[in-house]
Amino acid sequence: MHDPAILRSMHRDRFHAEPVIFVAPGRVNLIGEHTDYAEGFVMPAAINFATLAGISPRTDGRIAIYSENYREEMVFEALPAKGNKGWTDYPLGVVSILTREGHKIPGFNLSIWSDVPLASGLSSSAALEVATALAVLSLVDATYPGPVLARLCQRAENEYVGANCGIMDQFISANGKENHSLLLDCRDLSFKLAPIPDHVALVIANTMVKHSVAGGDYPTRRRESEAACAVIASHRPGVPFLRDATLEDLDKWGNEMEPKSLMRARHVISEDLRTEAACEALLRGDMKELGRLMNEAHWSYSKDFEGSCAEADAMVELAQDLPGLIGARLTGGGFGGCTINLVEQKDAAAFAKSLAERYEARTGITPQIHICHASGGAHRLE
Ligand code: GAF
Repeated sequence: MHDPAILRSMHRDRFHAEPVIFVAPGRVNLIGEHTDYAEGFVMPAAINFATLAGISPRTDGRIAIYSENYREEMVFEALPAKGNKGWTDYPLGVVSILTREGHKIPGFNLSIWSDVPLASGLSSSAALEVATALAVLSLVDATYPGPVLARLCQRAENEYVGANCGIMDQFISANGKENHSLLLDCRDLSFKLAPIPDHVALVIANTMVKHSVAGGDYPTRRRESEAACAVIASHRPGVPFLRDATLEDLDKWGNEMEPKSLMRARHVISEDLRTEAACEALLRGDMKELGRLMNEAHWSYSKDFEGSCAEADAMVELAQDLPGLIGARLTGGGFGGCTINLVEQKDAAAFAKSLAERYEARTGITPQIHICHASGGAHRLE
């Protein structure tokens, strides 16, 4: 699927230079939604959709970036001080952060190609940032450990793009492991690898409803959940993040919170508990419990966090009685995008077909359904 030869010849034709090529994957999150910025737990896996970045240096100091997806080349005389709300903000944000870290980045040509579906909650932005970071760092012979690289890319998105995301997407793109999901503690970035058994397929069902982290709903939900945390912290100063709060705290002080804040916090606190339990279930091979936790997580996300949409709820409902389903839920930042369905491998093709038919009949929308597997993290190709 990810053929570096195509990117290489595209880069040569356009820029008349030989590129060095890097790849960074998108991701799916099995469970643990909107917990990362609350310093809690997430359990993503990198997937076999990825972004390729080919780079070669220039001598005139300019930055030229071509995206095959947007069929657009943009040339910058120098690094713009801030983003302009376009797709180039992601690679330029990375250059900006690396420059602030003290790297003297020369001019360069960058060619981008990606098969991570855009605006679908599968972290196309993080894949672009991480692939760019590896490419740009290669110009100055620098490397970083995966977790540090992820933090730098998250800063690019927070500080340059202006999207208030957590660490999950960049982390898994940089540190994913073939056939594994990873229970990440977003407080100290320590993680536990959880193998995904061979008999289980990751079936990703795209509702075709567009998702965006930069849009209004993500930051609103984040603010609402943080407001709940502030109420708890006013009684219990040892609670800087919802990661440190308990459901008992909500029983005690929930009446001092805005009703929506209370609901958001109930989702986040219970989601952390579910995520750690889901990892334990996966590690001991208890697929039934894993599926139960995923389903519970979906409805918590939908009802308490109000982070779903009618189409994603339908996609989850319609999967429930299909043969082979282990668990289904909306994955990623929410308000559209994809559901993740853990499905017995032997049933995956029939599951995908039936789910697509049912969804189209219910909503009138033709979904895209992909049977994926967990892949490795970002690296140099060839
Ligand atoms: C988006 C964000 F980028 C992540 O940091 C995370 O908050 C996720 O939404 C929700 O779990 O993907």
